[in-house]
Amino acid sequence: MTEALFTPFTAGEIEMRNRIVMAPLTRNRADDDTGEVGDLHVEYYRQRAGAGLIVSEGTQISPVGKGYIQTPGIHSEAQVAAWKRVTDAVHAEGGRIVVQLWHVGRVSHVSIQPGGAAPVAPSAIPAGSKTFIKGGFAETSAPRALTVDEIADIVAEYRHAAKMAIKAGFDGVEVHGANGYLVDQFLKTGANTRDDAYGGPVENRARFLFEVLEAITDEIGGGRTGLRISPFSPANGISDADPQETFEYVVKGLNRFGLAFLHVVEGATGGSRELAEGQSVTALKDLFDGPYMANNGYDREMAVAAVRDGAADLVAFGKPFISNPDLVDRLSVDAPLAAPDQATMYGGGAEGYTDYPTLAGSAAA
Ligand code: 8OZ
Repeated sequence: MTEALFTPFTAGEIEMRNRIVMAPLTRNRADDDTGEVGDLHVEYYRQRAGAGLIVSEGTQISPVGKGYIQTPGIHSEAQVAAWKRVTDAVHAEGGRIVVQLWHVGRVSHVSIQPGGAAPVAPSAIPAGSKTFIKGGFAETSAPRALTVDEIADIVAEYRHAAKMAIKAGFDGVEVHGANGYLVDQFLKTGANTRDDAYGGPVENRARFLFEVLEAITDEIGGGRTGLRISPFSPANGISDADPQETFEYVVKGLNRFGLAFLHVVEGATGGSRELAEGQSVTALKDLFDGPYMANNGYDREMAVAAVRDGAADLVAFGKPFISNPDLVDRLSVDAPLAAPDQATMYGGGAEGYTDYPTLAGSAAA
């Protein structure tokens, strides 16, 4: 019997050969000066093209949107040309790939910002979290609050990045609205104390996200646009007074964009799936009209059940894809999975990146 997890699915305009998604994974191997990906990335993503869909690592829409060393961009022509080699390689293997459009907001450091400036955010409230800079981990720098004109400029940068994504051969984009970065900072009360049209009630806190989605979907179409959110995650020092209320409003508002998918980090990012009293991802899923992509700590059994029972259309796996390039093949035969090496996760070269063997490769070795 073929489990539904292994059957094709079409999300918006993106046709996938199975329901297994490679989640976005920051690996810090891009050229730090140019934000270009290289030969290693071509090989890494090619190896993982068996996924129904790959969501690329977080990729900056602008130099100010960068928060960590050696993360890639999708705003310059050179970055587009570099990514085109990746998308061509994935497509040659029959895979699909979208780029995750990322602006870190306050989760950055003066040493990474153009001209050594302060990072930008909805409000001048430090994240109180860590980033990695040249030389290692560092406390994030205190941000300054964006002006309304600057917010409009960032919306235009998202539009530009989406256009560049299509030029680079991506099948679409995923807006990174999760994990305490800029979109999440606007949405959540712990990072947004603005008293203008972008802060205060949820109608205002959601304005930035909706403007971003309006611009991107106008540029490339809703069927090529996905969104990732992490309503209940405390990642990167973020918090909200009433996440259930906030995200019920957000998800209802998404329906007008005809998105390809909504990708939800269920629980604390990379951590517990437990939710507090009154919190429910099912309630959010039920409010969304389009395909639902579930993520966070899924194993084979959970993923098979989620798709079979209609709790998810797609399931995204993160860490298992680091150490199992042939994850779909392994899941399909219920083969054991290799564990990832924490020491080579962020930064470095081929080791711990493109040298994890396939099941066939490890049997031969
Ligand atoms: C791990 C390290 C650095 C960044 C996220 C983009 O949490 C990230 C990230 C993860 O979404």
